[in-house]
Amino acid sequence: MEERYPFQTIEPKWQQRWDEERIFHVQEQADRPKFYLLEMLPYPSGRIHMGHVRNYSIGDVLARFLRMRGYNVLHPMGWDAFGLPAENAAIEHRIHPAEWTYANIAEMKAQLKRMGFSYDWTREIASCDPDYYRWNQWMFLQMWERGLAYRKKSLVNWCNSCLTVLANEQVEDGVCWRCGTPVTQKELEQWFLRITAYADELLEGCDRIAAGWPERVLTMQRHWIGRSSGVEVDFPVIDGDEPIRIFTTRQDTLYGATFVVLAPEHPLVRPLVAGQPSEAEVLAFVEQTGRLDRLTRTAATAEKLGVFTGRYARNPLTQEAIPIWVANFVLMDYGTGAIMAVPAHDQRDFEFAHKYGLPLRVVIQPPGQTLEADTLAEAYIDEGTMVNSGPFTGLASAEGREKVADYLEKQNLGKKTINFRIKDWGISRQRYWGTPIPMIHCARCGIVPVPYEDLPVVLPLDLQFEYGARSPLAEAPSFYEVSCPRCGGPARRETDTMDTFVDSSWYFERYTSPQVYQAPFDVHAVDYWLPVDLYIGGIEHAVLHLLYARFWTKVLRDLGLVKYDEPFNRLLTQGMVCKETLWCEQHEWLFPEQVRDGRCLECGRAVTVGRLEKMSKSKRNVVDPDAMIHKYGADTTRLFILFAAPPERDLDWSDQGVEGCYRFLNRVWRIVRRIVLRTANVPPDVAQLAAASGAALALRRKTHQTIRKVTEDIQDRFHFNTAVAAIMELINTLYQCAMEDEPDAPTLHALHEAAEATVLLLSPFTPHIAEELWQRLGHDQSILREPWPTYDPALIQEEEITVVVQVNGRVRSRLTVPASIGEAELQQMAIAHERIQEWLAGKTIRRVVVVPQKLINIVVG
Ligand code: ANZ
Ligand code: ZN
Repeated sequence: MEERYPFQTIEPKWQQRWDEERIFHVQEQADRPKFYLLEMLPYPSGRIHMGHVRNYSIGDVLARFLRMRGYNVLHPMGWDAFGLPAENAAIEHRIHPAEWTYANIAEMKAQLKRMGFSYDWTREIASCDPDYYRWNQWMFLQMWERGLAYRKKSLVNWCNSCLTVLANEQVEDGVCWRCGTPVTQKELEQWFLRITAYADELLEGCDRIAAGWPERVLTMQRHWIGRSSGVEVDFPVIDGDEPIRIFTTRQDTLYGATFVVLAPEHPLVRPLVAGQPSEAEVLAFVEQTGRLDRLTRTAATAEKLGVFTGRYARNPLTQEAIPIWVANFVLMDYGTGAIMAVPAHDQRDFEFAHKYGLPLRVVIQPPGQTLEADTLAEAYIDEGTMVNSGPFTGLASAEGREKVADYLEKQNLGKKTINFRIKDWGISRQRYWGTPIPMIHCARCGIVPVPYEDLPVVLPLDLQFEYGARSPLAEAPSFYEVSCPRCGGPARRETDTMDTFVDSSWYFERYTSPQVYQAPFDVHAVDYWLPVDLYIGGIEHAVLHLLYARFWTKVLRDLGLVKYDEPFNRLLTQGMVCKETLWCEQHEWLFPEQVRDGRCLECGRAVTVGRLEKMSKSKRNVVDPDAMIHKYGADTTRLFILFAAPPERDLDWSDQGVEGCYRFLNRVWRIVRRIVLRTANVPPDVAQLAAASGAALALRRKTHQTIRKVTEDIQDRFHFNTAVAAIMELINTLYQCAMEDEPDAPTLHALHEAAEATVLLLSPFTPHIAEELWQRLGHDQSILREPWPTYDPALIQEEEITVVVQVNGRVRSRLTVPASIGEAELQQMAIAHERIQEWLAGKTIRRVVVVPQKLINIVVG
């Protein structure tokens, strides 16, 4: 057996053997408990990064652990393969998006295999495969039939140079992220999915999954759904026909409404200002605001701007005439697109009123205070007592809200309403590399769905990609010229494709039966495997992906395809991988290779060692997984990642830490090797093992304690770092025993037991070295087929000590007791002891003196 730890040869060797034996391949098995362990599937960008390595190492420890614990573990992997970077690559490098994507998949798959992750690759899926995305189309049609998919005009961010819609995240400070052109707002017909139909259920569901999800994620989802209850109230317009309907959650402040504000896009704006002196100014303002994207407009720091329309409305409760304004901070797509402004009790209204000299009226008083409109420094937004509020004066604000709402309803002035912040999900993308939306536009028949038997609508592969051009689908008559399925006349195929979040909304069901071609999945397989028992991924998906997947699940349930309401029982969000940054005043971010002795190699300036920051290419602080595999091996890389921090915390990369893990594995190799050499010819013998005493017994105790600690740390708490630390301690104890010159037979057996336990416990973390050492310890089958080790409860009891018992200062006996025994218990035992009872007979105990861990003296007289 090699003296040095030969990771270069053993890692590929075992990866190949796992492949050949199809050891990670699973099937439904009624007689074993199942566990569905899922990690978020990657976008095939070309290379895996340390964030992937961390996510998948965490998952792999659990997959291997649970497998050894007897679970039937589904642990699949696939590719979120549609998306814009493939199209950009097509434009820049003249390579087809499909070719680029599949080349990246091959590359990254090889990398994942080099890490030794235990995936069942027979279940691999790529969302750009027509066998996969045809079911996006099928489900879309099912939703269309049920009114859950629809088309409507909506405002989108539009770049006039790239000729495409931009997602909110692609608008940076009001300009296109790619070409820097100012983004405009444009009305386009878009496809939507009616996620709002499930808003209430998605919100209530947050409570039901609370036990298994991080509170932080649930809070973000609840906020995103944003249910708020209030009232809609009509404010009549003076000399106008149609009243302005506003939405408020604070009807208790209605007596303090001193003006009304419309969103610039509100349909009443034009008729209200028509022919007014203000008309030109207002329309100019509307035009100017309309060009800003939503994020810029709603940022808390954005300046509140507005114009007066010259018109007035009546406060329905005070009958007072109050001015009507148009302002940027009111959004058309929330509530009714109009508000009553209460500057004394709403901060935005307060700032606006101050800026434009509009009046304030205090209608809520905080407990024990009297606020004055003239001296208010900021809005008072909390609860209090209603004042200046007619018949409602004196009520607590919360009670007042109920009473005012009831009153408005009774008087027919308003109605109670629930509003949600969440909007229907706009899935249209004017891009090529996505799932074609299976719809046809016919001049005669309108919108006609593609018949089910014509699915999939396949992306044509023979198109050209030009920078700044429209989606090539919209330029390809061979794609869009079709005949109407209903009337047979000439028609145009929809050229929008679906948001890629559709692809990731149900892929975990597809993994259960990826080779089914007649249905999206086999319902029996889904019944067996789903819901996912544990989902692991980044916190950046806390809202969109996880919410869309929850929504999709409820739709599938209503289609009768699945039986559960929630797809993920438990969610683990891993922290980021961070590393220090290097900064030179002239050359900015530097790679470590560009620095020597604290100086920039280019210019000699002193380099600032910056904070630990999330690894990113732009900051030049990334570590390439392949370089680590090359230098230290996959096992060391995995071990460092798992040892350096608990999964949910951020992880600080440290080269010394990696070195330390590498040294540790070398040590494990040397020690186990030594034990292998010594025990190779010693047949197992339970009696010898049981005869262990002294140091050998201590080693056995440590072995069994470690088994317990590691088992509990992994399964109950995901505390992989403390589990690894415990194994390191065991190795220290093992080292001391293994170095003895002439170990006796019980010691040899204890050493063998400890070595086997170490290797088994390490196997989920560092599977290659574990497999190799397991074989060297005399086993034929893969360690993955071994059961997880169990501990002997009797052995893990704490060490026992011997305590001297004296009577009147003379040694009369000795007691063997657990080291942790309490004083009272020790006294009782000593007094009850047979030999001592003889000395106590007929005497009275005056005093008992205890020297902890050593001695007890009973004073009698
Ligand atoms: C009067 C008022 C007085 C308000 C007060 C608040 C405090 P949430 O909880 O998010 O639902 N609002 C309503 N529609 C709006 C829109 N389209 N654009 C901008 N703001 C809008 O918030 C509801 C509150 O947000 C409403 O209650 C309204 O201001 C404002 F002391 O009405 B409130
Ligand atoms: Zn037609």
